[in-house]
Order: sequence, then structure tokens, then C-alpha cells
Amino acid sequence: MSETLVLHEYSASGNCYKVRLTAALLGIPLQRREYDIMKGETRTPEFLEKVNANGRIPVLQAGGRFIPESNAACHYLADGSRLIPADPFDHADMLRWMFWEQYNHEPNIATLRFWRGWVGHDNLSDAQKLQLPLKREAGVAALKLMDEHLADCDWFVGAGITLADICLFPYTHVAEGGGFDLREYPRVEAWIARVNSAPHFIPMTA
Ligand SMILES: N[C@@H](CCC(=O)N[C@@H](CS)C(=O)NCC(=O)O)C(=O)O
Repeated sequence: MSETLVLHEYSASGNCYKVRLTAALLGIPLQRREYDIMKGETRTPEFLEKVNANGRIPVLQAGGRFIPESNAACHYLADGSRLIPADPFDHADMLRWMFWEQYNHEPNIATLRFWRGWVGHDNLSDAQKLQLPLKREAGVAALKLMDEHLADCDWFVGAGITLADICLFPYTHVAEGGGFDLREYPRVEAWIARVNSAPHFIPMTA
């Protein structure tokens, strides 16, 4: 890629890690700019006007243009690479898992991790406290579905790692922070080990 790439991020966020992991696996250099979401640094008028009107990170800046939404940013980086299947069905299946991650996985597993690890139970609103059992149930269902899918394959789509794995990995491997016990999902644990062993893998803390 010829343009300078800047990742606007909060490094403890799994959504931001997806983008860093995609770039690392492909050897794409990224500059990083950190925002403290706990201090509202993605909600300033300047951020909303110039970076993302939705007030959230990650945002991938490619030259003078900005790509919000983690999975879209990963797709931009990986376009034309081995991380996106060439076969149209497999490509659509990869997108299926990426959309599923955003609807069924991240809003439950990542949100519980954030509420437990950053907000704290006592600071949750009454509406959030009411959602706790529902999010837990939905998070368990998501991990179970992943575990069942992995009964027949090593990777979510096709014979090797794709963006489906990269986008599911960040919040799955830290799901214990959301109160989920990964030992109940042995195939997911084995898949986590496989992702960890991918060439050029970087950990979340890198
Ligand atoms: N669907 C978005 C979610 C982005 C998101 O929720 N970002 C959080 C951190 S993981 C954030 O910026 N929170 C700060 C805020 O909402 O003010 C994506 O995948 O990028």
C-alpha cells in the first residue's frame, strides 16, 4: 500500500486489535494514535468532525480518508491477500462470520468484558444490570456455536486463516474477562492456539 496508514485506536479494545493483527499478518506497517475512550477522547467535536462522526474507534486512516468499523478496516487492509478467499462462496461465508461477530458475538462478549473490567458492576445503569443475564446467555450461545462449527474444521472458512478468524479472535481469546469459561469450549481453545501460531501473529498487548 502506497499511502500512509494510521490506526486511530484504544489499544485494549479487541476491535482495534483486529486491525493491528490483520496488518501484522500481512506485514503492512501501521502508525498508531491512541485515544482514551474512558475520558471521551473520541467524542470531541474535532474527532467527530474529522475522524468518525460515530464517535468510536478503531478508525483506519488511509492517506486523507477514514475507514471506521473494525471489520471494514480489516477488509481494506486484506483486499487481494491470502486472508480473503478468492472463491465467491467462501468470500461470502467469511463475510457471514464477520457480520455475525458484530451482531451476535461482540455486543455480548465484548460488552460484558467492558462492563466488568472497565465500568464496574456498581457503576452500571439499571438498564445495563437488567441486560446482564441476556448478554451472558447470548455470549454462551455464540461460543457454543463457534465450538460446534469447529468440530469439522480447523478454520472458520476454508483450509487456512482468513479475516473470519482474525475478526472472531480478539474478543474470543479474552472472553474470560467477560465471565465466560473457555474450558467449556475445547475446540475454540484449540482454534485459539492455532491462531496464536499463525506466522507473524502478534499478541493484543504488542
Ligand atoms: N462496530 C464498531 C464498534 C466500535 C466500538 O464500539 N468502539 C468502542 C471501543 S471497542 C469505542 O470507541 N467506544 C468509545 C465510545 O463509544 O465513546 C467496530 O467494529 O469498529
